[in-house]
Amino acid sequence: MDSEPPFQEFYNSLLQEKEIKFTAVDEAVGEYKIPVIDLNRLNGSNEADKEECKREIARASIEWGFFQIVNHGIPQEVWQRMQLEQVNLFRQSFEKKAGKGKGENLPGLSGNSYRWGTPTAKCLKQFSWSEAFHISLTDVFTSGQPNSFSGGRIYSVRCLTIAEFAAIVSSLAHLIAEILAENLGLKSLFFKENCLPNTSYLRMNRYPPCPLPGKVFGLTPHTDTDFLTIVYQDQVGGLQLVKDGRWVTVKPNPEALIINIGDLFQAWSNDVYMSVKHRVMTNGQVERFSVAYFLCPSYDTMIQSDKEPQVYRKFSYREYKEQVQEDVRITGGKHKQKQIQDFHASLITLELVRIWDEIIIEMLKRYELLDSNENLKDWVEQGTRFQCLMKTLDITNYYRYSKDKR
Ligand SMILES: O=C(O)CCC(=O)C(=O)O
Repeated sequence: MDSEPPFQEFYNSLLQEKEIKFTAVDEAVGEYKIPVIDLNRLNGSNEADKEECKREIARASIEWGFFQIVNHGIPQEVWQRMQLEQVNLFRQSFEKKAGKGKGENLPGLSGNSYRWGTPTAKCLKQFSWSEAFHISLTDVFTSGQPNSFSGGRIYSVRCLTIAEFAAIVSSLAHLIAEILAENLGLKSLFFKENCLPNTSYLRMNRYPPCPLPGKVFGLTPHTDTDFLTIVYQDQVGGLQLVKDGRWVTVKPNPEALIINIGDLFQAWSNDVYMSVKHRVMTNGQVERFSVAYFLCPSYDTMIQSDKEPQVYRKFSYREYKEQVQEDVRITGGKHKQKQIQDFHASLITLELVRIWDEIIIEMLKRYELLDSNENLKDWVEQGTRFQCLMKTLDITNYYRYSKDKR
């Protein structure tokens, strides 16, 4: 079929690699029913039920980083239209999807919205046997043709469906984010102010049947670079997540949406909520579809917990995103969890530097070489802190030596 990406031809040398060596830890231990939470209780008049529902959401975010919601309010009919549009999009010719501009010739999509395989993969373990459309909601809203009669715009059915779907999922994402914030004692407008319709995005995934099922990932293990993600997976299955150090398979539930906590919520909550690694396994016989909505802030949003002591230093979403991209570029893999730990590490580094500076200042003061802390800044600017310490030791040794001589 000419819509099928040429995985085998293009990634031949990568796929020649023997299979990924799964250790016992990599193997999934079984199919798990992750917590299922009925959102209907939020609409009822029973306050105790409402509070219990909120507690379940918070508990699942702490213990699993993942949960499912039922009675989420997305009309079946909207789902069906969305799924139809998704299938139609992927059935376009590969040429149209991946040609010059990568998807820009498909209404509502901008250039580079289409990905297939993993161009940055350096080994089979970093390779994803899947194709995806990364859909910016700004593109969807601005793609219509101007209508000279009404002064508005005419949108394609695809754009209207995606926009309608995105609006419903977005309000669901905000509702859950606010419940989680409230559980932290924060009744904040943070999400309303920073996560706008055009800063979040949708991803449509398709996992074609794979001739090496179980030996190649459909989507490599990763955590999400957002606040939270809402995923709909079809009945094929293949989504797995880490629970208590082992990979477990999420049993598909046609009634449910999957929610998972992203890296930003982990940092913002000071490690109360967990951004958990997940992956998708390939299937030898059937194709699989999923849709994910990522709740993201604008690039300048600063992420900082108000709990003390803070596990992570304050950082901007832009800074974090760039670090993730750099990591993918250099290592071929996405190590979101590592990124977040790096922020932790730099907090420790900052503390070490502060202690280091105090030691140098004390030494210099003791030998009457420094009378104000200001001078130290000039010293540090002249070289690294290590050189600075060596210089200090040299001088103090010399000083002590010459004093002893006197
Ligand atoms: O396909 C799925 O079930 C998960 C998708 C996912 O993790 C992603 O798009 O980041």
